[in-house]
Amino acid sequence: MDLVKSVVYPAEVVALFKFKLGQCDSVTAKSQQADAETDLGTCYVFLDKTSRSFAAVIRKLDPKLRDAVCLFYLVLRALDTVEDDMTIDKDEKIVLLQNFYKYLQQHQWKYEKSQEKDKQVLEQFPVISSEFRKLSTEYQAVISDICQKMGNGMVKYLDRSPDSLDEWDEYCHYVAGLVGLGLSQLFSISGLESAKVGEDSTTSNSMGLFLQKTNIIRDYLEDVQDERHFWPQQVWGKYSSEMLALSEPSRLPDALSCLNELVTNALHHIPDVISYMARLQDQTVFNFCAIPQVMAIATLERCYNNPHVFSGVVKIRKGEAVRLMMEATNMKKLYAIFVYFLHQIKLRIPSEDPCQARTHAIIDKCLSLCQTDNTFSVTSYASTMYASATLLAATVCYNYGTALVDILV
Ligand code: IN0
Repeated sequence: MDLVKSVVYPAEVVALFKFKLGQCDSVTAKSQQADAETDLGTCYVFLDKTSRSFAAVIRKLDPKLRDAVCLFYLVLRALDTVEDDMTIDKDEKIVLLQNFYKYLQQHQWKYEKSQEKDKQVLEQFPVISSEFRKLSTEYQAVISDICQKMGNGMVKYLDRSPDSLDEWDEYCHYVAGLVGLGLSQLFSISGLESAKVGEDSTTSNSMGLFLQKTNIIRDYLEDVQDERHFWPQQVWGKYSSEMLALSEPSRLPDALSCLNELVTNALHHIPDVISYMARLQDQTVFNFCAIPQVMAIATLERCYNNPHVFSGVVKIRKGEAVRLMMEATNMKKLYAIFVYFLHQIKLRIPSEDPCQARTHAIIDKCLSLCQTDNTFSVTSYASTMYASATLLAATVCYNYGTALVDILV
């Protein structure tokens, strides 16, 4: 099915074949360590179950960092599962969120009443916490500190939505910006990245905000259907008296203006994302950080001025995701990807959009940052893959002959 959706995009077909044939080993790793014979092995099994393709990217991290990031990811998933579980009584949830960081040091602590899809990480928390306590004390301190701050932040927004844009940034800081701060500190402690990476909280916060705002924008329908909303009232209030009304077909023009304003807001994090990425030195850290960012810009481009945000799920194709994952391996290619998607948005800015001047301005600013040392990037992501696609496809066909039939089904 993934292949069918990508059939008119030759570069994606090639990317999907390479992925299936395990030829994208430099950015993803297939199930090593995913044996449940040790507690650490079990943690990697949990990781596979919770984060799908991203688990493979974590496994590719340098061994100095891999386990710390795997455990950070699982601990955060456990915290997030508590926050999301609407069946947990409010007072109990407050206690759980505020004390969560302490549970990391309690050998027996687990939570067995969750109804969420990732409840396993809470039910089997002792497996995760025992591995956490084997990390160096410096790694433990970073993860514990982030959990404490995030738990308190989640309590602040437990029964309310972010209203102003400042609150939107604050909420996203708690649930994603702090992840950026924690990861950056882990990178610096590992010695793989400079001390500056862990010290610059502004750019690491922006890395998280860009991802989280993209998720919030994309998940409009799912969230309103669950009677939650994370779009800031300061913006939607300009276009509608109720958040849910934006999904009524008659309100589509206002809904799109609102959507476009939020996408424009999210694009403002790109300059920091670029500064952060340009500072990274280790290849495995670079890939790990770049992949979610390129998925985010591709998702924002797909969402921009797109009525489907209000009627269904807007997603990038699997072929597109695999291709981006394989491409985002150095700064020049990262610039090319950003330039490509920013141009795509720019081409679709409606002339009557209330926010169009701001959208043009931030896109032009980002484009000039990307093009400073990369003059030919505009065409590279769009065309080089197409040029190589035929050659690569021919090689795959030649090498694998009838095996292609197996791959296709
Ligand atoms: C993440 C981030 C993440 C990775 C690398 C660098 C980061 C820097 C700052 C902030 C976050 C960073 O990436 C993951 C990506 C992910 O999980 N993708 C999912 C896709 C999906 O739909 O769920 C996948 O299965 O592939 C991410 O989204 N978050 C995350 C959580 C923990 C860690 Cl350690 C790293 C979640 C969030 C809320 C955006 C921070």
